[in-house]
Amino acid sequence: MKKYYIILLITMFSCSLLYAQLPNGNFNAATCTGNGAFATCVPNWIQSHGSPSINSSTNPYAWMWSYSARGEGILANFNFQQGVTYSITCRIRTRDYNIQTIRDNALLNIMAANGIVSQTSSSPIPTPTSSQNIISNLFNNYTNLVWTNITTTFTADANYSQFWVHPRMNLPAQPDGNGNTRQSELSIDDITITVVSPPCDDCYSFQPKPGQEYIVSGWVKEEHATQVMSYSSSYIRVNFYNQQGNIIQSTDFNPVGHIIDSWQRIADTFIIPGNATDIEVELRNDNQNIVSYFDDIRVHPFNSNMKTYVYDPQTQWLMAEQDENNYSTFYEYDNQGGLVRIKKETEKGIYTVQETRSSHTKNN
Ligand SMILES: [Ca+2]
Ligand SMILES: [Ca+2]
Repeated sequence: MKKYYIILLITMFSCSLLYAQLPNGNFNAATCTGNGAFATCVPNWIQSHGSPSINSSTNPYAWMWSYSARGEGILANFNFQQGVTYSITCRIRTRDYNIQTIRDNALLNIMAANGIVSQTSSSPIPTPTSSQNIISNLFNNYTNLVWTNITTTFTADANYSQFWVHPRMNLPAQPDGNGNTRQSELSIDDITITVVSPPCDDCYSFQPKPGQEYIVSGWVKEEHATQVMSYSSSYIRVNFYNQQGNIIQSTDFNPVGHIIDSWQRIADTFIIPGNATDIEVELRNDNQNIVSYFDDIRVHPFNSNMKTYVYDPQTQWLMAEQDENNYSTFYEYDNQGGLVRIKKETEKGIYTVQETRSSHTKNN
């Protein structure tokens, strides 16, 4: 409500609006195969250590090895949010060469992590600054050289930005009885990560969708020494980010129309780009020499109506409501709480639409 509330200058709020997906979890977007493929040609993925392979005849998958606490691992960008529960599916294939000491010592590790610095050296296996196990199972849980489907749920105990898969065997390569020594080996494919439950019941009740149209609106006021016809320094900027955290589209929404009681309206539409995962709304003032104010910022689907209400925090009286075009109706009261005046804001100005006189009889 413009009359009572002032939101000042340049503020910024950002919300994670769309459920994150793991791009290229099936590795089919890889543009090369073989040893070291993750260094160059697997979108959204890189090696955490060593030179993991993309193996493929027709369906690409990732392949890694480990022994002596060395080996290979793969790393993807993924934003795990604290308190959110995820369902993770994949298919894995272990190779233990039918050697029980490998089965009893090699681990399949799938983790959420922060701070892993990618290296092409196979040694040592890197240590994240923080991490949480999603799966940490001995190879003994799986059958040698058989693809196994895995489904698990995982609740993040902190925010993590990395998804990490690697085998780990701290023992050296093990004799197979035929004069060879053998490492532990891991293949993985078809990784999906989906949100099972957000951290609160209503925190994701507003879930903008890529490809859909939305209305952004708000009101701007600038303090000028002399009267102006339009405000030119203050505007709303909407930024769209992709999974990698890069801005893929940025749109400015300027105030237009009459200045009403020193406020000018912003009202426009935008379509969320198909590959957007986050939206950021900035309230901007590009002129350091003037003060500007923002109020009644709203974002809602184009195919919807929105009404918002302003209540006095002390008396709980309804002070104003904003209609589907973000124009206000103001309610004014006497000291007893009797409604005395209703004023309506239109594109031409503010009009009194109802005036009431009431009297209170005193009983002596
Ligand atoms: Ca695949
Ligand atoms: Ca390799």
